[in-house]
Order: sequence, then C-alpha cells, then structure tokens
Amino acid sequence: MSPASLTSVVCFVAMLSLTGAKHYPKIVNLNSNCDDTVVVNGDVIIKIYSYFQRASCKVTIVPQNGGTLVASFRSYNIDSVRSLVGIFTDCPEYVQLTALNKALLGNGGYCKKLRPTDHYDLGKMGTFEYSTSNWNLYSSLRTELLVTEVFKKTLSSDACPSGQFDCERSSICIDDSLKCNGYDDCGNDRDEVEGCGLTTGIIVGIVIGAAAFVAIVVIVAVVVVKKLKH
Ligand SMILES: [Ca+2]
Repeated sequence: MSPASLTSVVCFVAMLSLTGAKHYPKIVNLNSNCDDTVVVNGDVIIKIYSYFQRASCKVTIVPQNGGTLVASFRSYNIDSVRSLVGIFTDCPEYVQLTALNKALLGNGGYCKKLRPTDHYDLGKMGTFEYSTSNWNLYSSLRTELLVTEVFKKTLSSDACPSGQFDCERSSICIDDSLKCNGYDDCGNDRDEVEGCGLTTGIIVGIVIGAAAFVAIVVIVAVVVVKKLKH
C-alpha cells in the first residue's frame, strides 16, 4: 500500500470512529428490475429512466427490519413531446403507487407534469408501477423515488429506541445511520438539519486525520533518507 492510500485509510477510519457510520441509499434502476421485489434496508432510491414506447414495469417494495415504508418523489418528469403531437386526450404515460391495494396516486395513475409532493405511507408493502405511451416514439418518463423504512412509536410522546432517530413527524423513528446522508428520510428534513454541520466529532476527526498524515509523511521521509544513505 502506498503512503498516500495508507493515509487516506487512516483518515477515513479516524473520521468514522468519531462520527458513526452513515448509510447511503442503494439505487435501484427499474428498467433492469421489472417484476422484482425490492427489500428496503434503511432507504433506497428507485429510478425510472424510460425512453421507449410501450414500456411498463411494476416492482414490489417491502421493508427488511420489521418497520413500515414511506415513499416520496424526488423528481418527476413526463416528456413534453406528447403535447406537441397533440393527438392524445388521455394519459399515455403514468406512474402509480399503491399500498395494500389502495391507489395512492389516483385510479389510472398520475400523469400530471407536477411532482407529487406528499409522503406516501406504504405500510408493510407497496407496489410501484409505470407505463409509457404506445404511440409516441419519444415517450419518456424520468422519475426518482426515495423509499425509507420507518418505525412507528406507540405514542408520539414515547422516545425512539436506542439506535434510532426521532423524526418528530407522524410518530416515526428512522435508523440513526440515515441521519445526515443527504436524503430527507423523515419527510420534514429533520434528519438532514439537526447536527449535520461541522460537529465537534467531525472537527476532532479532521485534526486526528491531519496529525496521522503528518506522522506518515515524516516516517516515509525518514525511510527514504535512510535508503538513500545506504
Ligand atoms: Ca437522511
């Protein structure tokens, strides 16, 4: 291992030990996971980037650790080409999100241009389905969904169990590792605001990392000088 990569590892371990491990969402591309079941451990990003005629796909989403699921749309885009063609009066492209057979985006799916802004409670199982136009050669649907496993408290006044973070919304807790990962898992941004700046732990981690870097540079320099002398 080179001195530079060794330094990187030392810095990373020093930071990790002081700030706690973070979880970043696994990215699931629906075009290659049609009819699959997606198991959510922490959170996942579900992406649709479909540029084809007559494309459709459905996935089932389930929690891994006994919680329930909450979904929100990070982005939502239906191509404007269909309005140029001007012959469609219905909804050639749509997205539908359902939980326990209850449609969350309306019967027949959602096909407006605006991003749905709610946080959808999927319970123990959700399905996510999309369909693109049979007619429009350039049909495209670009959508990104964040799905998080949450844990409901019995009473809103209860504390979250150890290892979980209180979202202070709808009595839900999320895993501590989802804090400050850059994704709004709580649905009110609380997990991305509170304590996500330069905390004391991070500053100490940086100082230790820098000290380790200096020490390694000195050791390498000493070794190199000794070798040159021989
Ligand atoms: Ca988060």
